Order: sequence, then C-alpha cells, then structure tokens
Amino acid sequence: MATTIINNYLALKNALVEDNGKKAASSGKLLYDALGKYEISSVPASKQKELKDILYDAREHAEHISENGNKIDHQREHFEILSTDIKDLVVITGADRTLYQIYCPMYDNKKGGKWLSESNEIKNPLLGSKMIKCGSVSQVIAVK
Ligand SMILES: [Cu+2]
Repeated sequence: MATTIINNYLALKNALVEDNGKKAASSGKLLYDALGKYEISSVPASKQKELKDILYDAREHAEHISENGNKIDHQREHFEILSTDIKDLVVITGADRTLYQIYCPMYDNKKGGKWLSESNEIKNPLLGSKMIKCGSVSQVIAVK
C-alpha cells in the first residue's frame, strides 16, 4: 500500500492550493523519500518494471519541487506531470482511500492539467488562489 506516498503527495497538493511554495518544497522532500522507500517486491512481478519506471520519474519531479521553494510556477509544472505518475502508481499499488482525478482546462494557457485529490470538492493546486474553484472530477479511483 502506498499510504506514505499518498499522504505526502496530498500534503504537497494542499500546500500548492495555499500558494505556499516553502511548504510544497518540504512535502516534496518527504514525498521524494517515500518514493525511494517503496518496496517494489510488494507488487506482482509482471508490474515491477512499470512501477520502477514510475517511481524513478516521480522522484525526479519530487526532487525538483523540493529544490524550488521560491519558484511556485516551476513547482506546479513538475507537480502536474508528477500527478500522472502518482495516478499510474496507485493503479498498480492500490490506495487506502478513494482518490479523485480532477481536470482543470485553464492551466498552462488552456492546455489543461490534472491532479489527484482526497475530495471531490474543487481546490485548484495548479492555479491556486488565482482560480481556486476551477476544475471538475474526471475520474474516481476507488479503494481496491
Ligand atoms: Cu525543475
């Protein structure tokens, strides 16, 4: 179960909702550590290569977020890509709670962006206070 990864991902997400780059950086560091500690052998052998690749990619993004506490736009760019990694990860590892994938069509000059949330109430981490309510649920990832 990816409990520690999910906890730290959501703490990072909530720091970005609050426009708090410093807090996002410290959560990013905890997420980086949690990703490094995940036991790949806990998933079926057929999924281990894919999981390893996801963990590697996610760690790079978490590291950049941890190192850019005063550049929140840069943190958000990494967070948006990281969010797809975390979604792919929980599809393999399972999750201890229901997660909502939320889509915001306004992010990055209307290219759009996605993230995961513990709630279906929209609080936008990609745009923060500028457009806090922008987004809609695109997928529900249920506990398995
Ligand atoms: Cu970077």
